[in-house]
Amino acid sequence: MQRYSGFGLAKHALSHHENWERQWRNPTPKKQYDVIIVGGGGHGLATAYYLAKEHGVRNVAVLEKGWLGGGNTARNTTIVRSNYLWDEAAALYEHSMKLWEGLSQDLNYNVMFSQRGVMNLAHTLQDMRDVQRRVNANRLNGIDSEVLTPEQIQELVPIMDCSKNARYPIMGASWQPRAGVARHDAVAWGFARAADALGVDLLQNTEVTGFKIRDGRVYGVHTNRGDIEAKTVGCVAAGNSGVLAKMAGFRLPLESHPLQALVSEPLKPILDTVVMSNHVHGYISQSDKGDLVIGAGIDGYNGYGQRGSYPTVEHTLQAIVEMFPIFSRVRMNRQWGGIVDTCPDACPILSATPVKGLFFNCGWGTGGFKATPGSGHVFAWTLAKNQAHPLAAPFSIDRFHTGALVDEHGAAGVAH
Ligand code: FAD
Ligand code: PYC
Repeated sequence: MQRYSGFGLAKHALSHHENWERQWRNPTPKKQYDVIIVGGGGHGLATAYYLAKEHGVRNVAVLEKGWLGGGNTARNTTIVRSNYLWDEAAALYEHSMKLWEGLSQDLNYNVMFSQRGVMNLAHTLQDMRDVQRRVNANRLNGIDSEVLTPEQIQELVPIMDCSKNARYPIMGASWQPRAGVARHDAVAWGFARAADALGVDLLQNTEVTGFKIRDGRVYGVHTNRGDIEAKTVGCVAAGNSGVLAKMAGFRLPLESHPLQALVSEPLKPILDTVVMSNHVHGYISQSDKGDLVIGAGIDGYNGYGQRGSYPTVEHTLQAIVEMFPIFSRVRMNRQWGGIVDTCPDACPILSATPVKGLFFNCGWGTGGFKATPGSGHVFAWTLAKNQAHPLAAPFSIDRFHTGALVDEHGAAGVAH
């Protein structure tokens, strides 16, 4: 893998964006691979990277119907934390957090992981009980987590209205100091470049339109560029997972909803942490460019339109201005939507399926960006060994038959 010296960086900076080397190849699809990954978002790319790096499985193709990292990976608000309530979920997200902590070095690509802390506010007595319970559970699992008083919150975020007269007074918060944000496109590009360097074929504009299934076993896929064969196929298609499952002849307990976000004009540095409020229904951080990055809950209807809408902007900004009156005159620049795949227990599916050789990694809903490296790591293990990784085992689709659900609606942090 190429390493850039200071000289190399200066050369690129002065090159007027010309004659840059490609970050990854643009290969012609082969007729056959050992493993096909459907979906070139962060999770699919991470899966391919860890398959090649940790399991020596390099005859791998990632099939992406659009461009790499153009789905939810491109559209998310990049909050990374591991403060989930139940042992199973906490273990999975903390596994991911540990990978985040070494990711830029591992990929030799700056993913701009910034551990600036994430705060989940409590506005009612019940919110406070939930915060205390989750912080205790996190600490028992060795995850850094604290309960903050309103005074501590005010000290950390002086511009927030923590007064008793606020419409939704702040009673406290949970606080994870190691949590933070990362640069979404750098994450996709870093995994893509590293996977490509290990021999993975990244096939953009390649849409899977069906599965080749015989005697209950998958042996390839149909695409808009012809058929491609593989005995192992991993689908990592977020909001389109239900559509792919239908092509394979089964249903998954998923609902696809739009989730919207927006960014403001760039401001000078004013907010150096991440603030989330499920109750007031808004969350906010400031990007390194200076934009305020803002979002709220999912749209109330199912859909596949990756669009923003005015009612959501209005509702979200109302929440943000309740907490931060100082932002009432900031102008908003852009809004958009992604399609999130939500499960009844607000937890992912990392699982074999009724079709042998066909696996699904989906259901991350509103909260999968933080799981990108961990999800790819355990899914690669699962595909390579044809056996659930111990951290993935609780997230099999069997749980919807056995009833062993892992209810993370509280920790999901975004209202469903
Ligand atoms: P994606 O990045 O969506 O990748 C799936 C890919 O599959 C897409 O590129 C798509 O084109 C491709 N695909 C689909 N169908 C096919 C097909 N038939 N053939 C080939 N390719 C196909 N999570 C957090 O942890 N923190 C946050 O702050 C956060 N904020 C969010 C804010 C918004 C507005 C949204 C929409 C989501 C947010 N999320 C957040 C959730 C997070 O974005 C997702 O869970 C995560 O990015 C999913 O990654 P992925 O790689 O699975 O999906
Ligand atoms: O999972 O932390 C999260 C999150 C924040 C915004 C959207 N998802």
